[in-house]
Amino acid sequence: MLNPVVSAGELTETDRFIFESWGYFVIPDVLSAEEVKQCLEASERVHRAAGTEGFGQVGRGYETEPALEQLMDHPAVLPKIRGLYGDRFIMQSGWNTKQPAFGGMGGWHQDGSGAYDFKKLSFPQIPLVQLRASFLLTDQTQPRMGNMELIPGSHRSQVTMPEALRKEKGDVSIGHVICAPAGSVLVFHNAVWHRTYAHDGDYDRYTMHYIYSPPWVRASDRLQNSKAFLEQTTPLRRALMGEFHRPDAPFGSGYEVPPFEG
Ligand SMILES: O=C(O)CCC(=O)C(=O)O
Repeated sequence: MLNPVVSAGELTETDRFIFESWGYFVIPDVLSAEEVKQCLEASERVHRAAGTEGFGQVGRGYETEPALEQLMDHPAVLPKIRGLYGDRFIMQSGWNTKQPAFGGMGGWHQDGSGAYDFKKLSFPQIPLVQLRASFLLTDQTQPRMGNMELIPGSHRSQVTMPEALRKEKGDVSIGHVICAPAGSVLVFHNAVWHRTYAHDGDYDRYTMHYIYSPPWVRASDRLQNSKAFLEQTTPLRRALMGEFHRPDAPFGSGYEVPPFEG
């Protein structure tokens, strides 16, 4: 089966071509089994504290859970984000998503902002504003394991998804169900049409999504950064949280580049 799989680390010209033509790629073997276990336990705590019932997305788990914080600037993934965006971007949000045991199909959508539709920025070529890295924390090697399903190339579609297809709760012929083991990362463009695929397992499925945006986009999982988190985290993570000096305010190119090389 066709699969847009790439290696961890720097974005190669082939990776870029895959991203531009499919709108996404998959990086296998990013997390070890032990790291997956720690992230899963952290996800359970985060959702328990939030009181999630059924399907739910909880932001800011990285502030209190070191295992999730580690994923924010993961060396297997961050170079891909840099390759696609250049050096100046922020982590706009970090959502931990729970799909409950025996969860059904999600609805087809493109990512964006309910408050300001990205189609208003440009249509039909919706720009890259939310670049998402989704860390799969449960096994998804077969369909119906709460996989992500995407329509390859749909970020470049000249027309929107027809209503009939959008309402479909069964399989669609052009849907690509991402099959990958726990510890893999899916990186995708906000304009790719996607949905959560059904989950037949008797356990809850968790995925940790990090969303990277241009530096002038407001954070969406927080109104303000947590002071306590900023104090204990690394300089690079602080910069990714949008904490940087702007000598040439508002957004000239003179602001300091995040300390990627430590
Ligand atoms: O199932 C998931 O974790 C992804 C949910 C989703 O499609 C989204 O957050 O845009």
